[in-house]
Amino acid sequence: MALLPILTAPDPRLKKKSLPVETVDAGVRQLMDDMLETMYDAPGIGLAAPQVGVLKRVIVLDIDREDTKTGPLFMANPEIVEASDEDLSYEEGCLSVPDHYSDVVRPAAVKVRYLDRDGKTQELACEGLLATCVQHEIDHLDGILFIDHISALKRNMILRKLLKARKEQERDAAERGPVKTKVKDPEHAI
Ligand code: GNR
Ligand code: NI
Repeated sequence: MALLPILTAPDPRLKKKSLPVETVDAGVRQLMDDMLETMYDAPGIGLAAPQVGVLKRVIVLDIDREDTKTGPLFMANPEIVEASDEDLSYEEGCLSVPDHYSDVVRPAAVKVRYLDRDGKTQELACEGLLATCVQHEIDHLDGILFIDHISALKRNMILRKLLKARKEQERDAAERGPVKTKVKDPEHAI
């Protein structure tokens, strides 16, 4: 298991369309496990592979942390096969859009078809937060962020703030200077 770095907007990789997985092999299962660990560490309730720089159609979700009712969900090639006419507005956040939240309107209930961690085709009826989350994650696989569902004015304001925060972070890191690593065995150091 490993923690993977999470990309933040604006990053060109978050705008790309991810490719379907051909088979859920050991490599895909490793990616799923690393993504789940990264998601729990963040913490978040969902994560899509492009958020960790892997342009594959893989998502993980766990909407109930304490009373693990659904438990973690691993999905390869998820597709919405049915969506309700009824909508739901939910205040969304995203690990790739840190510290910003906006109401997003999406179908209130969806049926999702996907390959599970064992490569078996599954269908799951989702409603409420799970429906919102699964649609948010599938959007990532198509290069869409929740801020693409809000007004251009709000979106550009958020993107400007993210860019500013990143520049400040880079400036602070440069001021601290390069990280000095201690030589473990000075006697045998070159
Ligand atoms: O952790 C997350 N919370 C969340 C809240 C409301 C709607 C969607 C989400 S998903 C988000 C994690 C994330 O960025 N997934 O891509
Ligand atoms: Ni997200």
